[in-house]
Amino acid sequence: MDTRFLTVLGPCLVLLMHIAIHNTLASHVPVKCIERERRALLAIKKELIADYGQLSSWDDAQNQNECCKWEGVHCSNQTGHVVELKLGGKRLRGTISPSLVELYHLNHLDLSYSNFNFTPIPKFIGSLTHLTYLNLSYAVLWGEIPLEIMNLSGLRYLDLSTNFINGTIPNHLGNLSQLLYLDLSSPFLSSNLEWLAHLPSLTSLVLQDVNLSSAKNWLQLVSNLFQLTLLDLNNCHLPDVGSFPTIHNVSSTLSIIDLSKSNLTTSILPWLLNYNNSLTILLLSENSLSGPIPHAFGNFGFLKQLELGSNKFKGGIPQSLWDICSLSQLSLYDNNLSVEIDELIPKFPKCAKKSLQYLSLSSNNITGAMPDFSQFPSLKELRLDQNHLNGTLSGRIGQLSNLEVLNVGYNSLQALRCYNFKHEKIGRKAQVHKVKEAAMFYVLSNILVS
Ligand SMILES: *[C@@H]1O[C@H](CO)[C@@H](O)[C@H](O)[C@H]1NC(C)=O
Ligand SMILES: *[C@@H]1O[C@H](CO)[C@@H](O)[C@H](O)[C@H]1NC(C)=O
Ligand SMILES: *[C@@H]1O[C@H](CO)[C@@H](O)[C@H](O)[C@H]1NC(C)=O
Ligand SMILES: *[C@@H]1O[C@H](CO)[C@@H](O)[C@H](O)[C@H]1NC(C)=O
Ligand SMILES: *[C@@H]1O[C@H](CO)[C@@H](O)[C@H](O)[C@H]1NC(C)=O
Ligand SMILES: *[C@@H]1O[C@H](CO)[C@@H](O)[C@H](O)[C@H]1NC(C)=O
Ligand SMILES: *[C@@H]1O[C@H](CO)[C@@H](O)[C@H](O)[C@H]1NC(C)=O
Ligand SMILES: *[C@@H]1O[C@H](CO)[C@@H](O)[C@H](O)[C@H]1NC(C)=O
Ligand SMILES: *[C@@H]1O[C@H](CO)[C@@H](O)[C@H](O)[C@H]1NC(C)=O
Ligand SMILES: *[C@@H]1O[C@H](CO)[C@@H](O)[C@H](O)[C@H]1NC(C)=O
Ligand SMILES: *[C@@H]1O[C@H](CO)[C@@H](O)[C@H](O)[C@H]1NC(C)=O
Ligand SMILES: CC(=O)N[C@H]1CO[C@H](CO)[C@@H](O)[C@@H]1O
Repeated sequence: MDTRFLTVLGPCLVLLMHIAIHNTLASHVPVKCIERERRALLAIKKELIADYGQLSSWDDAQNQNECCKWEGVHCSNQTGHVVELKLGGKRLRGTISPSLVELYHLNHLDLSYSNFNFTPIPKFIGSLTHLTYLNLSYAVLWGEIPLEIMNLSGLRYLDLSTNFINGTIPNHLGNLSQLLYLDLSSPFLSSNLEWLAHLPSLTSLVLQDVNLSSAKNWLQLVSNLFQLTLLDLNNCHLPDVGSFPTIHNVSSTLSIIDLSKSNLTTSILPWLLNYNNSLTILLLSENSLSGPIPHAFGNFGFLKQLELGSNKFKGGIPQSLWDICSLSQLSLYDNNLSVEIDELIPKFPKCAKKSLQYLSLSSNNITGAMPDFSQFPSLKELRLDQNHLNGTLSGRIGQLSNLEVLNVGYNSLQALRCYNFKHEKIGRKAQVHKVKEAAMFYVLSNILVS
């Protein structure tokens, strides 16, 4: 080999070997925790009360001062800085120490399920500008959302739900334009939602119980979130949508909608139908939906769960619902459905018969004799209580081998003796799980035996 070539290549080989050795060492030698951050963690611990010995690993004596190995602490394997503090679900009490700001490189902070005893969200959190994940849910925090949080422009996940957060959601929230997941559920908050226009990347929006009565434009704002997969505006005092223009260009990803307890009327349906190719869960209980259940619900071809309980529907159940092959949970309790039960059951083979696991028709005006439910082999829970069923409970119900809960109380049914059900294995599982068994007898004890 040409020696000139070797002299050129030599240093490169040495360099390559050096890199290889260095990499091997780096992945085996643990990074030493940064002293300043170790002291900050100890200061944070000092302000916290651990009733169950949580954080016992946060101790100088252990792990030779290696705070990167402490419970819930994660360091960057490149820089050694603490980048994640995962103290969620640990039921810590006390206060959040200002020493937290020493952990300047934090990108993940989870203090959920703590008890900070009605203190406000600390303003100093606004200086942790590397945060991408902030979870302060279930932490007994109260007061208004501090504007300082709007400094956290890299946030992708923000969960402040289930505290005592009050006031108005600041319009500056629109500054957090990277947000993917937002949960601000709180009955003490209100908002006009104008900031939504600045958060085009949102995939999940959860605002349970927030007073949105001033969000006149909510439908348009929500429709413009093209990445949305989860929309939860349960109990938000939404203003009436009236007769709004149908919105045609919408997200094709929206999979879960919860608009329960929203005083909605059936005029919401054309908008919902925009999502018929993506919706899997549609929760519309406790609204003011009236008239016959629209045939168009059958267009939600991928629906797994449909909840229309506590509305004002009357008439029957459209046969189109049984064409939804994925339908597993159908809840129609507490309406004014007034039909012969035989008419509810699909007459021809329909694929929802195979998929249906949960059916509730409680508190309606269902009449007639108990039909043959053995056409629904997947049924786990069947609730027909508080109707006007008569005749005898057919022994065929015993063929439903997956049945765990049967409630036919408060009808005019004649029952076979309870032990018959047991022997006919009405729900094999009922005999396995004591709780379920008790539930069954509770249910059966309500049957009128004449
Ligand atoms: C450093 O950590 C990241 C994830 O935190 C991991 O994917 C990577 O493999 C680690 N690198 C080394 C050299 O350990
Ligand atoms: C928020 O950021 C601004 C500038 O980016 C800075 O002046 C201010 O101190 C920050 N606020 C907090 C609470 O960190
Ligand atoms: C926040 O923490 C709670 C409780 O631990 C958890 O249920 C929730 O999913 C978390 N939120 C996010 C966005 O991860
Ligand atoms: C929020 O709650 C705090 C503490 O009770 C109170 O001082 C403050 O006035 C409330 N703010 C609003 C806007 O209601
Ligand atoms: C919701 O907020 C409006 C003002 O925007 C107020 O008039 C109304 O009483 C609030 N509703 C509830 C249930 O708090
Ligand atoms: C629908 O919206 C998307 C995203 O904003 C846009 O790219 C597309 O051109 C729109 N289509 C129509 C028909 O308006
Ligand atoms: C429900 O909506 C109707 C009009 O559609 C309105 O008259 C009524 O006050 C609303 N109820 C509540 C609790 O918002
Ligand atoms: C959605 O509705 C359209 C028209 O109403 C229909 O052609 C389409 O098949 C439906 N999608 C599914 C998945 O059922
Ligand atoms: C239920 O429907 C019947 C007629 O089918 C009607 O007389 C009754 O008022 C309705 N009840 C309610 C609560 O809407
Ligand atoms: C219940 O349904 C029967 C027949 O379907 C009807 O005659 C009766 O009026 C209904 N009762 C109520 C309270 O809606
Ligand atoms: C059951 O009720 C229907 C009316 O809904 C009635 O026609 C029928 O005779 C009743 N059957 C029995 C066995 O009471
Ligand atoms: C940096 C930045 O985007 N600031 C904006 C935060 O939100 C308020 C209110 O929408 C705007 O006025 C700021 O310009």
